[in-house]
Amino acid sequence: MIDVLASILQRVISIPAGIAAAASERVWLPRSVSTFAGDIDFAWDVVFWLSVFFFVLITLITVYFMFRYKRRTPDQEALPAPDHHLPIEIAWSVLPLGIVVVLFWQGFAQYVNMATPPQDTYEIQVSAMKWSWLFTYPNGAVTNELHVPIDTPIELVMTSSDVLHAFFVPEFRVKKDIVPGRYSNLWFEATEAGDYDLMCTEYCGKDHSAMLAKVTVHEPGGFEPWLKEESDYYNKGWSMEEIGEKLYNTRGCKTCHSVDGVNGTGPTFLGLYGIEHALVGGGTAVVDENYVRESILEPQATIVAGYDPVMPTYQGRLSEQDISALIAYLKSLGN
Ligand code: HEC
Ligand SMILES: [Cu+2]
Repeated sequence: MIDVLASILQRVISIPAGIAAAASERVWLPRSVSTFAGDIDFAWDVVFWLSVFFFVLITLITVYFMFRYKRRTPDQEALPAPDHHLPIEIAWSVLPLGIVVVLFWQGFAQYVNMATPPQDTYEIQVSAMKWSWLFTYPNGAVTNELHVPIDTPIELVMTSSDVLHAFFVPEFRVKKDIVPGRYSNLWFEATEAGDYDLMCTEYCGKDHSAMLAKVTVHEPGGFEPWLKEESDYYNKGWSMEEIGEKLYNTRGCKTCHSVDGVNGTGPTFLGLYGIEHALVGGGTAVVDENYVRESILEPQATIVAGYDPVMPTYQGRLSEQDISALIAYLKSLGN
């Protein structure tokens, strides 16, 4: 409780610093780090300042009319008023129409640009699941943070293995729903190296707000060495346990299973291997190789008593070798 208050207080105190930092860039919007950002921010500015202009104008006229046409004595007769005025009516129809057409043209042009990836994009597969991200690169490397080269058009082919999620990177000004059972595509080109936040913006259950990842934009020449380093765990001289630990950290298991003995969305892996426990619907199971394999590939086949059936299947996303490595890792945490 005190912790929470302290952290809220800290945030409130840091607001002026935050505003100062933002003002040095842009007051309303996050940093612009993609080729889309300039046009989108321009469209946003136009809509914003148009709204401010008409808000102020209409408010002032309303206030003026309030005083100008006030009834001054209780028995004052209503003034004669024209029932219509053609030039004004034409003006207030044609002007807004013109404005709306310009806004539509701006928005539609930008929409078309964002919806059509250029030729020769670098393609990365995105798999969203409760509550983590998997990114698969053309050479088969898989990570749970997104890495991209700078100044390169990147195309994401995204799907979900459970419920609706959405991909959102404010600095890139890109956002798209990810729907189970179909692919959605999105493209962008990052213009500044650094780390940016990637979040899920479609409410997807208990840990939705923690469904975060980082996007790292690499300097020229930085991406390829990184990708090489992330590829092929089995050729690095690592033990199966080490590979299993790496998979545990990068494939989403960590979101639901701890290794410190605290049960979360799923049971902790500490001391799990070899124990016998009760299942939903009666019966018991011993956590051995076959049981772990089944839990990973067909999580709904048996449900541990006291838990919800929310584990996603890893069918097609972990190889037999990966599963063996995870089993080795579980064994190393067992008993
Ligand atoms: C969205 C949360 C979630 C993710 C991600 C997840 N699990 Fe699970 N897991 C669960 C839940 C909940 C259970 C217990 C219910 C059940 O049996 O399905 C479970 C059960 C298990 C069990 C059986 C545990 C027991 O006590 O019998 C194993 C083994 C397991 N998960 C392994 C993994 C591995 C390995 C990964 C990553 C590759 C993973 N899980 C990812 C939620 C998750
Ligand atoms: Cu989500």
